[in-house]
Amino acid sequence: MARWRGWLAMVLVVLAVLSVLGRATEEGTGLGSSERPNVLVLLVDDLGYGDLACFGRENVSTPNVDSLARDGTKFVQWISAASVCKEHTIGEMLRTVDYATGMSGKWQGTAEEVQYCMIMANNTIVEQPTNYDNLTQSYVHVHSPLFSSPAFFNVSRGGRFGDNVEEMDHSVGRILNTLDELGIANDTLVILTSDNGPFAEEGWDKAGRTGGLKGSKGQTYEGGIRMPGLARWPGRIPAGRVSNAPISTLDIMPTLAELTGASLPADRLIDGMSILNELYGQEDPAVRNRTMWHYCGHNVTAARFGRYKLHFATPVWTSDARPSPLCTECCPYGPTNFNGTGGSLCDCAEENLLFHDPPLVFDMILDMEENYPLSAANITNFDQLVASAKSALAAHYATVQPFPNQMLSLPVPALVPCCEGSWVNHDACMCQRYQEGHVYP
Ligand SMILES: *[C@@H]1O[C@H](CO)[C@@H](O)[C@H](O)[C@H]1NC(C)=O
Ligand SMILES: *[C@@H]1O[C@H](CO)[C@@H](O)[C@H](O)[C@H]1NC(C)=O
Ligand SMILES: *[C@@H]1O[C@H](CO)[C@@H](O)[C@H](O)[C@H]1NC(C)=O
Ligand SMILES: *[C@@H]1O[C@H](CO)[C@@H](O)[C@H](O)[C@H]1NC(C)=O
Ligand SMILES: *[C@@H]1O[C@H](CO)[C@@H](O)[C@H](O)[C@H]1NC(C)=O
Ligand SMILES: *[C@@H]1O[C@H](CO)[C@@H](O)[C@H](O)[C@H]1NC(C)=O
Ligand SMILES: *[C@@H]1O[C@H](CO)[C@@H](O)[C@H](O)[C@H]1NC(C)=O
Ligand SMILES: *[C@@H]1O[C@H](CO)[C@@H](O)[C@H](O)[C@H]1NC(C)=O
Ligand SMILES: CC(=O)N[C@H]1CO[C@H](CO)[C@@H](O)[C@@H]1O
Repeated sequence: MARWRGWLAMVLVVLAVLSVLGRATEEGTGLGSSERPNVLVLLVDDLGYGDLACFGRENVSTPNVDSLARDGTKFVQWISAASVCKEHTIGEMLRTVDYATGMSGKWQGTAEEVQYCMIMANNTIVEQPTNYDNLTQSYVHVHSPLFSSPAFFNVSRGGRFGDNVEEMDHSVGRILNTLDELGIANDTLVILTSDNGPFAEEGWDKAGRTGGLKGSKGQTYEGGIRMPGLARWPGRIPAGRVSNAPISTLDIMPTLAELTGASLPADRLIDGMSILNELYGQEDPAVRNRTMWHYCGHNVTAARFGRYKLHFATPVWTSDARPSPLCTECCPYGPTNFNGTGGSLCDCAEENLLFHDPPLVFDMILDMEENYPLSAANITNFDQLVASAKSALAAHYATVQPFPNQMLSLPVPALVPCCEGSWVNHDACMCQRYQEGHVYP
């Protein structure tokens, strides 16, 4: 009757692995037959759509992550919840159905206070602030600042960023091996995705690739929001399948709710939908014809409407104005940290957006690169499509409550995890207590 369930999450600027581990060992359910699997969600920060070998990157070697595509299903239209990462409450939900949940990984706020960066093992802060020099391959990271442990320095044909991706892949391999060693691989749903597209403003040598998709992090073009998506559950999720169903990272929570019998939080609207049918290899018309709202700050700047995508506003790219064109299809006009060598995210201020009415409309099946806008000359129901999208958007906005943007004032001291309780002073948030072999908490 013992249940062991863990929640492992690496949520951070450098890497993020968000995981929920649960192991059903009830009478009558042997390994491989349990209805309620362990769940491991690996969220890799700033990994682009084109950064994994199984998604077409030729100069980076990712055999471990690729094994998830071979042994599970590859989702080629996995859309992140936002073009800049946000947090999750999946752990809280699963605790209500007897899952032990936990988070491991890096947590990183802004660079203002070093204490905002820390390393966690099983929900315990083991190092705060993060010491980047001895960060090892146990952590999955591809986000800048780029650093590799010595074993992964200059190993990749894909440059410094490739080194980081290969180190991340190695970490994923260790995690998958551990599932094998524990004999729970067949009893574990593993999902791997990214939080947003590459941070192109830092220059392409430091950033990932979008695999030809337009735009990058901070934008609602596909390069900012379309992620590699992989899901493995041997015997349940078809192996080697490629799915082009539009999936959202917001679907993870409703899907796990359906899978585990947990109730979704009732105090808020849930934007995602269960994709269990699609995971099991069955086409779900509701998923295929869905509507998704792509936000930039407070505003929906684009929407997925079945096979079509509509852009109500697109960023004004000013790359050409840069002294050195480190980035293209990105926004080096940043208010704070553009000093001629770096850049900042495209922002959503009205003066930096170009508004479109009628919206720019693309067919995401024929034109995922968003190069050929459609008009009434191309599709007969163009006006009707735009009208229904606009009225759906108005209906959606009517359900959205104004909420202070926590990201703008991050980190809120009261929300910063500290080694000793919560933020009182800096000393409470400084520790070096990781011991090799020690079991946390
Ligand atoms: C990182 O290095 C510091 C200083 O050398 C050391 O005290 C600490 O234990 C190391 N942390 C890890 C996780 O190895
Ligand atoms: C990286 O590896 C290449 C090829 O092995 C070598 O030529 C180059 O000097 C190395 N660079 C550094 C900075 O070590
Ligand atoms: C590796 O491949 C990417 C994507 O094709 C390409 O943009 C890049 O120039 C290649 N080389 C390095 C060193 O990243
Ligand atoms: C795991 O599942 C796969 C696919 O159903 C099956 O081939 C394999 O034998 C299973 N392994 C174990 C240890 O049950
Ligand atoms: C898809 O959804 C739209 C509205 O969101 C609806 O008008 C259309 O009939 C649906 N198509 C199918 C095939 O279900
Ligand atoms: C610009 O910023 C980068 C990154 O913070 C820094 O490495 C570089 O030294 C700065 N350059 C100048 C000219 O200030
Ligand atoms: C849409 O129609 C216009 C006018 O006929 C044509 O120039 C354009 O190539 C068409 N676009 C697509 C994506 O078919
Ligand atoms: C996390 O908890 C699990 C289960 O108790 C344990 O097996 C594992 O060693 C722990 N990991 C760390 C890094 O403490
Ligand atoms: C064009 C548009 O919808 N702009 C809105 C974006 O969001 C801000 C803040 O909610 C509104 O004030 C703008 O009107």
